[in-house]
Amino acid sequence: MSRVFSGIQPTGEPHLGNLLGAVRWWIADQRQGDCFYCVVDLHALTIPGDPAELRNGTLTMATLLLAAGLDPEACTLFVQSHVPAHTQLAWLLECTASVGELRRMTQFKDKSARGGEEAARAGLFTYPVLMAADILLYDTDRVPVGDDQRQHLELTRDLAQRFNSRYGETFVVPEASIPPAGRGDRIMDLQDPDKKMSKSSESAQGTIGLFDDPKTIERKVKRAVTDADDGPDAVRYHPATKPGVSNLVELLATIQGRRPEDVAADYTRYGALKADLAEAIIALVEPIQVAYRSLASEPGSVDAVLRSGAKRAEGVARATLARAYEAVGLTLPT
Ligand code: AQP
Repeated sequence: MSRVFSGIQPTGEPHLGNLLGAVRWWIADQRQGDCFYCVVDLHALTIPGDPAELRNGTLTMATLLLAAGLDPEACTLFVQSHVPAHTQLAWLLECTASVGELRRMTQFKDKSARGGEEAARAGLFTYPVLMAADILLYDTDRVPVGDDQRQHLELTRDLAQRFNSRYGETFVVPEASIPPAGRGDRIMDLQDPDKKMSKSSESAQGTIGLFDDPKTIERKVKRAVTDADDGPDAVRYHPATKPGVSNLVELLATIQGRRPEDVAADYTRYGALKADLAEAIIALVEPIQVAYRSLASEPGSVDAVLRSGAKRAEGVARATLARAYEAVGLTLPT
């Protein structure tokens, strides 16, 4: 059975990009592989945030993942900070990575640009290394993620290979498992289709949250940026020249499991496409919201899932950490 690992940050409200780019693949994989899914709360500390929001957000995210369809009998769901081996291995990998390669990470450039690089937290700079530790601890073969994580996955592979060649075979070198282009690999912001839909986005109108009610979804889809051309053949799938409408087509195609070109062929004007898309999104998120409300009424049961997940994760992670400690010449206390 192949080993699968992936994570999601408990920052802000989870959105359609998270569901279509990552979480629905996690659900599809959970009975095919030995899957570890993690709420990566330590990553949330790389940007300013409120402690109470982080605490609530972690439980909310775990509850939502269960509501969306993760089955704790089929996969291991846990919280990153509950398994100390993540930060322990991160240090070994920080001593494997170079400053130059971390400087090339585009997410650091983008996020640090907002408040200036001087003021950016050092953790924002090194967080791709913590992400590498998350993955490598579980002898991971495959990492289902959206396209925005491609560069971090390359770094993870480079670090694993460098460590192995420096200290002897220690880590499995993982493969990224990214949805095919146009099938949810990179869902764009509805107000700014040149940017990916993101929890930390400044425009709430551009992001469809998984907790949005039907009216809000209808409004956001209706106001989504398309372009001035609304002639009889305005609906075309061409991301380079028509990014706004292509994003809407891609969303509908991904939800319906069809090719974006085939979906575009069904429509002429934007109005009908937007109406069908809003309906499809509502039908997708409503059952998740119902399941969420029922699970959230018993937070103790989600805590129990996370406790048992952390126990299982800890066992696997400690064995890998021990191998890595030994390889570099450290000793673990007995
Ligand atoms: N727009 C997206 N399209 C497809 N997949 C996406 N993912 C995120 N956005 C999209 C995938 O979701 C998983 C969890 O990622 P995350 O927790 O980093 O989510 P985020 O929305 O990207 O959150 P943030 O806090 O705004 O972080 P930034 O902007 O720094 O990424 C991942 O598999 C991701 O690929």
